[in-house]
Amino acid sequence: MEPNPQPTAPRKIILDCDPGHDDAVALLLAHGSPTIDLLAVTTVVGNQTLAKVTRNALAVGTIAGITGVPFAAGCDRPLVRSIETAPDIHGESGMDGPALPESTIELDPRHAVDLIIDTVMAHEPGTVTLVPTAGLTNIAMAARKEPRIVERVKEVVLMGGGYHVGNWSAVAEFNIIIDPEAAHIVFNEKWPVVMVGLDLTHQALATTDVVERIDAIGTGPARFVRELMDFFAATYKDAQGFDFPPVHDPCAVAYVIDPSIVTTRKVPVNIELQGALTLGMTVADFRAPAPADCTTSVAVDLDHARFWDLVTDALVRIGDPHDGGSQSTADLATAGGK
Ligand code: PIR
Ligand code: CA
Repeated sequence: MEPNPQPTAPRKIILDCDPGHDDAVALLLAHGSPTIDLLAVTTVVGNQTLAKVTRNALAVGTIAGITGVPFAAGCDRPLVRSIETAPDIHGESGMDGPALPESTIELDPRHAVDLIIDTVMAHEPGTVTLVPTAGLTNIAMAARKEPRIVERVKEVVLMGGGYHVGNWSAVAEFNIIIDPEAAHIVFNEKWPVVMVGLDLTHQALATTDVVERIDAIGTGPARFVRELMDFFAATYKDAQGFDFPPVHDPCAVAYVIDPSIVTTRKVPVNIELQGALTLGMTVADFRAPAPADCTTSVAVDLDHARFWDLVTDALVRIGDPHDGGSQSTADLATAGGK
C-alpha cells in the first residue's frame, strides 16, 4: 500500500451526483479547488427522485456562484430495478436542513448521458476523470451509448461500495445496490476504476472540531455546509448510530485533487448480481499478487486532517458569492424557495 503521488496540472472532471448532503460538499470542494477544472455536473436518481436531486444540484451551484459549467439531468430510474431512495438519511427533499434558493442556473437541455459523452469526446484522450457520487446508471448508459469514451476517460473515481462493510445491507453500499447492473458494467469496462468506498469514507467524519472550523469561515456557503452537516449528523445518529456523520462524496473529489491523502490498493473488484444475501456487494479479491490486467483499485486509508483542510480551503476560496451588497444565502431563499 503506497501513498499516491500528487498531480501537477489541474484535473478535468465531470461530477455525476444525486445531492444529497455529501454530494453538495463534493460539488463545493470541486468548485473551490484550484487544481480542479469542473467541466460538467450531471444528476441521476438516487438519494431522491431525479427532479429533486436536480433541483438540489442547481441550488448548490447557485449558492456557490458557479457559472459557465453545464448542469444536466440524467436517468430517472435504474437500468433494471425499481427506484429506491434514501429519505431516512437525506430527508424528503434529498437535501433537508438548509433553506434552498431559487436556482439562477439554467439546466442544459441535453440528457446527462449525452453531456458526459460530448464532454469526454471534446477533450484530449486521457484528460477527463469521471467522478460519480451516486448510482452508476448514467455512467453505464454513457459507456454503452458511446463505447469510445471508455478508452478516452483518464479514470473513474467513484464513491460507492466497500470491501469490508455495507450501509444498505450487511454487505452492500447504497450507490451500488440501487443499480447493481449499472455498477457491473462500470466495474467491468477497461477504464481504470478507483473505488472510494465506505472503508475510506467512514474515516471522513464531520467531527465537532471540523464543524467549528467550517463555522468560523463565516460565509454563506460555509453556513450552508454547517446546516447540511447538522441535519446529516442527526439522521446518521438516528438511522445508523454514528456519533459523527461520514461525509462520503467529497472523498472521491479529494482523491482527484491530491491522491497522496488516500492510500489505495490494486485488487480485482466485481459486483454480485445473484446473491440472495449479497446483491450489490463489491467483491474484492485481496489475494496477492493482483493480475497484471487488473483495472480496479480500492481506497484504504484517509488522511483526515488534510482531507478537511481541502474542504475548508475550498470554502474560503469560494467566499461569499452573493455578498455584492448585503445578500446572504438566507436572503437568497426567498419567495418560491423551500
Ligand atoms: C449516504 C447515502 C445513501 C445512504 C446512506 N445511508 C448514506 C448516499 C451518499 O450521497 C453517498 O453518495 C452514498 N450514497 C453513500 O452510501
Ligand atoms: Ca451521493
